[in-house]
Amino acid sequence: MSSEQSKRSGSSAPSAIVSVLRDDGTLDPAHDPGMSDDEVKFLYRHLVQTRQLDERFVALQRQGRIGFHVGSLGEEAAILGSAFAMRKQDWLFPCYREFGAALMRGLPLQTLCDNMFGNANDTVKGRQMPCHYTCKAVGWASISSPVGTQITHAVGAAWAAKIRRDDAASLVYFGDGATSSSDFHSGLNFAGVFHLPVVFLCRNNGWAISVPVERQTATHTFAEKAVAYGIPGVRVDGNDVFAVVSVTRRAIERGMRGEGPTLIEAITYRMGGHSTSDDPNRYRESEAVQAWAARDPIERVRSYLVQRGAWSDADDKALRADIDARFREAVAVAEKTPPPALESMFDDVYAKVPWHLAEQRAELVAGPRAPSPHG
Ligand SMILES: Cc1ncc(C[n+]2csc(CCOP(=O)(O)OP(=O)(O)O)c2C)c(N)n1
Ligand SMILES: [Mg+2]
Repeated sequence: MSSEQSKRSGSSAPSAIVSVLRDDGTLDPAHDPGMSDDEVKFLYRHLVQTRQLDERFVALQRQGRIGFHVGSLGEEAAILGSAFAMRKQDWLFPCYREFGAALMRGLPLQTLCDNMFGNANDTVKGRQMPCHYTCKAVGWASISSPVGTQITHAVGAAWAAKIRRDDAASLVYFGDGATSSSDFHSGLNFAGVFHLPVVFLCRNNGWAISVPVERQTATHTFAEKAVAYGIPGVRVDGNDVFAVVSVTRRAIERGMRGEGPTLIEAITYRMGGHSTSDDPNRYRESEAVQAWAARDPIERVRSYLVQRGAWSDADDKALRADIDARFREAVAVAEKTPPPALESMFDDVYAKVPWHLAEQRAELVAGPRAPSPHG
């Protein structure tokens, strides 16, 4: 925890930080979500996969094979723990660091890789940056990069669900920086007034690109902002997957009882750069990063499982080899797939293409062009 973040957890904070996984490897019964070993192993496998793919996507970007990656190094438990608590029928509204949770909900690895290469099979047809996939089949809305905008989308979906009497909640991810957006205020206020089933998951990772949390807000915590909207605000150890599952489950249960939304502040740390376009060494010291490394969210789950005799080094080796093989295969296929057809840029805007666009489309298809690097 950075000095600023630990200061924020002092006596002036409205609530203690919920944690479950103790240093001795046991779980605090007060908040233990009661997960079976199989459930913990399922989560652990996805945590490891997320970390491993993050490293591989960065390598692909450095090799010039993909244009961009925005990762979740260090924040995996906050992201996957909260997604794990959500039900199949719920909708998740991502920020941009949550690909691991999308895969855990069933986004095919191939679909993710197709998006990273922006090829013809990309669900958004190569029109967005890499890391901007979408997957309706697993209740995953499109990545919404303008900071905070996904907050009001999630509230709108929850409002619709309430009007239609659907048994569905929304979970929306956003960072500490997004709490400075007007969408944060609009979303929390509206959801509070209309008692909507929304879980607002603020990943307090210490930074908004190069802007530290102390330049983001004058309040001691992000959770206490909930008070102004008449809803509960909860602080949780974002590097403790059990604690994150526990508080998210309580938030959904409350939402489904018709009692309204919850703001969760998951305290974690962005261990890497903001994205592959960023160099954090330009604006932060390495001491904080080292301190947080000792609380690695994945290592904590691994040692818990090992202590229970439910996991071994051989299991770990096999898991990592399996992830690697599946990833190599998906990348090979994605890289071989051609880019979307040029004329696809005219699709999806009008139900019936207007005459002037039809003309332009025909001209484009007929016109001369430089040979494609893809052959
Ligand atoms: C409206 C808007 N302003 C600026 C940006 C550029 N930008 C992208 S991410 C980011 C920081 C967001 O920080 P935070 O909300 O803490 O999320 P984190 O990246 O830490 O997960 C900024 C300023 C943007 N995408 N949208
Ligand atoms: Mg942040």
